[in-house]
Amino acid sequence: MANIDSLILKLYDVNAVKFGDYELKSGLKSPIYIDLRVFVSHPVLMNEVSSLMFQRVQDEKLKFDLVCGVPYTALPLATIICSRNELPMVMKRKEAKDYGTKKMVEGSFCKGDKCLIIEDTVTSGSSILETAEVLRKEGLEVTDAIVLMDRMQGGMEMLKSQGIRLLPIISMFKLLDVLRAAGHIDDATDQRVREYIQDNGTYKRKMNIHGAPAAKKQRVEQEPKLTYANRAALPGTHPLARRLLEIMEKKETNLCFSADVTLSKELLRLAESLGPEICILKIHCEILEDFTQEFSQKLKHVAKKHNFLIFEDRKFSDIGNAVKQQYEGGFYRISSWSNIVSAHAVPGPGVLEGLSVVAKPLGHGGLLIAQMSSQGSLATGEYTKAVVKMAEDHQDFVFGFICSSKITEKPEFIHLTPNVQIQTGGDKLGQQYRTPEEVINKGSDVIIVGRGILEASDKLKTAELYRKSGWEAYKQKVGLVTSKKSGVESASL
Ligand code: S5P
Repeated sequence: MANIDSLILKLYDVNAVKFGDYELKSGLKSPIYIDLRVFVSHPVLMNEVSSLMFQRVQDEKLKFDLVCGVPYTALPLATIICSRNELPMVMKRKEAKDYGTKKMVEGSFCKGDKCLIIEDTVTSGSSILETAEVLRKEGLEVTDAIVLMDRMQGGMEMLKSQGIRLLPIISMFKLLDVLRAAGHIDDATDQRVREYIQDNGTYKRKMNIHGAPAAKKQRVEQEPKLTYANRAALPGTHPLARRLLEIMEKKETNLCFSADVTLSKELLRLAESLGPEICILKIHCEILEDFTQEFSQKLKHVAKKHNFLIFEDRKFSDIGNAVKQQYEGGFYRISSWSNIVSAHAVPGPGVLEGLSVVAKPLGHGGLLIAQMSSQGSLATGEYTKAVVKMAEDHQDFVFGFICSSKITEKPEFIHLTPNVQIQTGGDKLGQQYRTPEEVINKGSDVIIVGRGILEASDKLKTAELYRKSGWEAYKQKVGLVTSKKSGVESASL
């Protein structure tokens, strides 16, 4: 069925299906991770899945009085199916209330009513069975369960032995067929997952995805962390953020070099020599004594050659009409050469509206200053929260933040953190430094380093050191660890 194929591709696009070397909560190793919890953020997908599930109900001519979704992921799916088709639903609690009625099943029903179960993914079948047992205890009859994805690891057989017929929409083999045909997985990955299924899920090999011994053992207690590449592929990611994430992934760098120098020649020389190490070059054009448009065009050329973005850290902070003119006109004509600009949220959304009029047609984007590294900064607490909200409301322009730590869970936003030096401490003007590891571990994505590099005698070597330490910290954070023995990477999430 063509719509199942397209659904599988969409699931892949929203990162609901990932390939790597995972250790599941059960302790089982798995070369595939399916996480359909992301559904709730994709209403069109939710509708599509609900329609396919209901179609299956009709095709099978199922007879039932009530519907129950297995908590939590299938709850919204069951709700949509019931709401659209005017079917009564019941809800199974995760835990009994410790006050009042202590009911485990909410809703109106009569003993002997037949209840259809809805589930998102089935591995062993234990979640469906647990729900069925609670419903049965209340006197309901359970004989059928519709599931979106059957991992084909014995769930169907187990449920059958308990009197429940499992009706899957997508099987693991179908998923592999479609993803391989679309070029999303190679033959080796396809083969590995098939072997895993045929082994009935007892994936005993202590090997990572490349066949090398797994370097580090970590348990999946929660959803695996997204890589830069995963985040680049999210539908809500701003096109400029996507470009930045792709550059980071390709050049293996999360280093933004802050080149606060006074002469354009020196800046160009630094851009040329450090270009291969960085994903962003951040400047303050007003610091330059000899800024010319010729210089800015040369800088653009170097940025293209070494594949990095230019960030004019202008920190716009005026009314919309003023910032629009400051951005596109005047002496600097910032919008003609800078991919990224920064802004303060103090003036309110008007500042973003003014900047975005100029930025949008040029494919530029902006960062909001959400926190500052200087001692006594007022950008904290409720202010920072309001900045995040403002960014969420202007995602066509804002793609990230200048901040000291992670301030939003939304993976489409990029966190950039200044005040980074390998040696901690501060300067005499209130700057407070932290190491690349600390910053990345606090949830940031990009380290901004200025004097840590500028004041070094060998700037290129030092930039390389920052790049490597930022990149290693990122790899550790997302679970992409380097095996010392083989030098290859494994996603041991
Ligand atoms: O809070 C901030 C925000 C920024 S953008 N603290 C900062 O230091 N910055 C910028 O990062 C600052 O404008 C400067 O260009 C750079 C820090 O340079 P460093 O020499 O202290 O690393």
